Amino acid sequence: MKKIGRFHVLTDTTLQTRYSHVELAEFAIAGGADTIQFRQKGGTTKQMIRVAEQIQAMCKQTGATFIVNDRVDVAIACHADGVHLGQGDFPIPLARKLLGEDAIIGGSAGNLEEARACFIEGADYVGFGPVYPTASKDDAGPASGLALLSQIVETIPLPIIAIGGITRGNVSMVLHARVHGIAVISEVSCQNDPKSAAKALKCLMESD
Ligand code: TZP
Ligand code: MG
Repeated sequence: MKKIGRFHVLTDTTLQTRYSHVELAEFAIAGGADTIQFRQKGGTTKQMIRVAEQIQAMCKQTGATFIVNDRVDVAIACHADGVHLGQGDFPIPLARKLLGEDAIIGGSAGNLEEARACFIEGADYVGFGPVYPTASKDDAGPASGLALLSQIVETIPLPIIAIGGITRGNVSMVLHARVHGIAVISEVSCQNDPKSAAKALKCLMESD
């Protein structure tokens, strides 16, 4: 059974350099994240696989879901649970062929048309956003706001994971849009204490 988590933490070592991907994954899981997305845009493939293998082992041990951003080859190499693909990334149907039916494939969407395309192409969930303005992704596009997010949730028959500018201060409102879950970079990965930051979000999600 595919386990699409409700609390995705994306690791990042460019917005902050204090913690490694592996450390961030460990803190995030300890704080209650159920999904780790390894998101590294540069570096060698060899190095990426080494890091991904470590996160995969940790996720396996703790029961968290492990998703690799962009890189189908890295996901295959480290036996990740799945991949997350943007609109211009590896095509979802081809990723499905390579990864198989059991793999989790997430697709990014910033509007209704893109979310529909994710569904038609066979994604298992849609990462929708940015819901709020974000400084974490240069080409993130305009913020959708909660009204469009709700429309996506009502229209697209897939779990919707909201992303972009989600913080302790707005997570409850995002959840009220009836999303399946949330994904964050800065609210966990860029905090001095990522574990406490994840815990704080998790607490708010549970009290909702
Ligand atoms: N996709 C849409 S917005 C975004 C991504 C990867 C960045 C999310 O980062 P943050 O810091 O949680 O706003
Ligand atoms: Mg991408």
